[in-house]
Order: sequence, then C-alpha cells, then structure tokens
Amino acid sequence: MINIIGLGYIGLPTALMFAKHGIKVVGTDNNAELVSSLTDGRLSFEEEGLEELFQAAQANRIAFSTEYQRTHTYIIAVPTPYIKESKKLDPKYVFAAVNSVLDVCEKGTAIIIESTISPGTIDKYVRPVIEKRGYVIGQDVHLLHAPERIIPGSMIYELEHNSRTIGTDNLEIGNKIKDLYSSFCKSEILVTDIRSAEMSKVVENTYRDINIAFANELAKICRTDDMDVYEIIRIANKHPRVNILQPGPGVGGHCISVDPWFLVGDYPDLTNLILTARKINDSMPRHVLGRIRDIMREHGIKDISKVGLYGLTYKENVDDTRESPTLQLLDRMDEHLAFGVKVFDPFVKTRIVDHQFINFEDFLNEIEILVIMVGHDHIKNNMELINNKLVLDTKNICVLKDSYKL
Ligand code: SAJ
Repeated sequence: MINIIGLGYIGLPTALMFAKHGIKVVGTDNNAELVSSLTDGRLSFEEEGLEELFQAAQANRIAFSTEYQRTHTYIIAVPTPYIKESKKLDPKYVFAAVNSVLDVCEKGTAIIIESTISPGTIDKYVRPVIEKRGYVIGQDVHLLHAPERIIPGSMIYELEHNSRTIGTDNLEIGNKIKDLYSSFCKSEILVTDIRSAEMSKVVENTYRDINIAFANELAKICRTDDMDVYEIIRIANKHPRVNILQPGPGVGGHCISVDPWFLVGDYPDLTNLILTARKINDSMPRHVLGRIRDIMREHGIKDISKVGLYGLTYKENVDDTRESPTLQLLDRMDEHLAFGVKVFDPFVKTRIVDHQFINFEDFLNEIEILVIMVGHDHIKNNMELINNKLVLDTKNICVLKDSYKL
C-alpha cells in the first residue's frame, strides 16, 4: 500500500493514477473537509480527464483519510508555499509530513518527496529532520526525490506519458520505486542521485522561463517598430533548430515564475541570464499597462473603469490564480487605476479582487476596452460578443481584425 500525503494538484491525480492501475492507495490530507468531500466522490478542482480518472480509482477502492497510514512507501506531495519577499519556498509542510510519516512508518520505509523543492533542500534540511529523530537514513528510512513534471491543463495525459526522474542514494531502492511508477508511467524513468533530480527539475523550468523571456523581449522590440512578432516567431520556428515560445502578459504559476529564483538566490554571481529573463517576464504586466494607456490615449478614453481585464488565472483553461499576470498587473497599477478596472474570469467563481464580475455579459456591458490576459477557450468561443469592443489581445488568440497586440 502507498500512502500519498497531500491531495492537491499533484498528490490527488497521482494517487488516483496509482489506484486506477491496481495499487492500493490511501490519500492523506490534514484538510478534513477535503478528505470528506473526496470520500463522498466530489473533486476539489477541475482538470481535463480528472473526473474519469476519479471514477476508475474509486472502482479500485482508493481511500482518503486525515490519518497517516502504517506502510512502507510514502509519497509526499504537500504544498511548498512561495515566500515573495525572500523568493524562497517554505518547506514547513514537507518537514511536518516527514515527521508524521516517521511517527507511523515501518522499518525500511521509502519516503518519496514529489513536492517542488529548491536544490539542496533534501541534504540540507530534510535529512537533519530525520536524523534528529534517531533514524538512520539508508537503513531505517530511504529518502527519494521524484519531482513531478505534469503541466496543468494536461496533467492526466502527462502523468502517463512524461518521462520521470527518481533521485536516490540507493540504486536498489531507486529501481524498486521506478517499478512502482512504471505501473502507470509509460515513458522512460531515469534513476539518478538526489541532487541531480532536484537540480534538473529547476533547470527545466528555468529553461522555459528564459525561452519565454526571449519571446517577450522580441515582442517589445517589434512593438517599437510596428513589426508582427507572431509572424516573425512563426517563420523563425520553421528553422529545424529554432523553437521560440510565445510572448504574453507575463509568466505566472507556482513553478516557472518561481524556480529560477532558487538559482539566482544560491548563485548570485553566476546567474545574469537567468535573472535578466526573470526581470523581462516580470516586466510584462507593466508593458501591458503601457499598451492599455496607449489605447486609452488613442481613443480619448480617460476613465480606467472602462477597461476590463479578461482572465485571472495564470494560464488558459485552469482555475489556478497563483502569481497570475493579471494579479501582478493589478498589484502594479497605482491606486487610482486599480480602483475602477473591471475583471472577469469564467474559472474564478468567487470574488478575489475588487470589481470582479461573475457574469460575462454584465462585465462586457461595463467596459469599452477588453484586455485579453488569458486565452481561455471560453473567450475563443465567444468572439462574437466582443466585436464592439476595443480589444487588447496579449495572447494573440483574437480573430477580430482590429485588435491591438502586445
Ligand atoms: N507562457 C508564456 N508563453 C509560452 C508558454 C507559457 O507566456 O509560450 C506563460 C503561461 O501563460 C503561464 C506561464 O508561462 O503564465 C507558465 O505556464 P506553462 O504552461 O509554461 O507552465 P506551468 O507553470 O503550468 O507548468 C510548468 C511545466 N514546466 C515545463 O514545461 C518545463 C510543467 O511541466 C511542470 O510540471 C510545472 O511547471 C511544475 O510543476 O514545475
């Protein structure tokens, strides 16, 4: 039996996937409300294919509990909240989970950390937690890191099809855990040391951040001379060794906008490129603000309350608003501006910012300038409702002829 600790965006789909493939799973979370709603068959977030996966896992009798179970394999997928001020992750929930595992585990148990952590966390911080309790790592307890790589919006597909990495000190245990993950993972599973597993995860996200920053810098260059950045990227990407990502209103989420900071924090003298990329991506909400001002000026619109931001989530077709470019933009707007600007997102049904609308048509009725911050399918399917607006399309999804771009 595996005990999966933390039933959020990563822990839950992973637990369901193991259960679907016939492995006995208990999912543990200290949120009693979440545990009881999962037990009653209600999911806590939306994701393509999650409902079907849940049904398949229920058929194999997955269980949910607030209690840690006595077993020999634990997967820890608890949150590691980002502390904006220090640009570090707070590993307190990982420590708490490890401590609770130690209270109940069998001798020789494997503790696999899937939560996002910064490189060095396991050696510097997790090992001491275990050793302080008198356990010998490698005998009483085996410590592994299996960083998740799935992308929100395509999580279920990627759980099965992405390659994985397992970091361990002990090849034999690493291979056993590899077999466990191969119950559902159809792709290559690489067994490596813990430090390489930690580092490669952060490197992957940093690579993507830098690539997006390049696209964003190109967008700014093209704006100054009225060139079409999308056309230029489209053509450049026809080259067999060029693959530029897409510019946008900024980089959000809990991963790509966060992980590069660990490298900058640990290697300040060696991370010029990484830091510059972060700054470029962080500057995009301000660039969007400049574009909003351009349009207001051009059309003689003085009242900011005539501007509506479409999208509050960090990317399309998910309900996650962490570090979202729209929230970054609202933060950057001075008080006067933030006071009246309208906001709508079809995935965010509770009010989290001022002047947020829950009904799309009410939102449209109040605004003259629509700023597409997120390319949800919802807006793609409702283009006819916005053709009487001035549209600033930061995601290049708008088919309307006269829309403004980044
Ligand atoms: N974005 C752009 N232009 C692009 C692609 C993305 O501006 O061409 C923006 C998005 O709009 C969003 C942000 O970047 O604001 C991040 O979105 P994303 O879709 O690139 O990535 P995440 O954060 O949802 O997931 C990433 C993935 N990492 C990589 O692709 C290297 C995923 O595989 C990881 O599992 C995840 O981080 C994680 O948990 O670390």
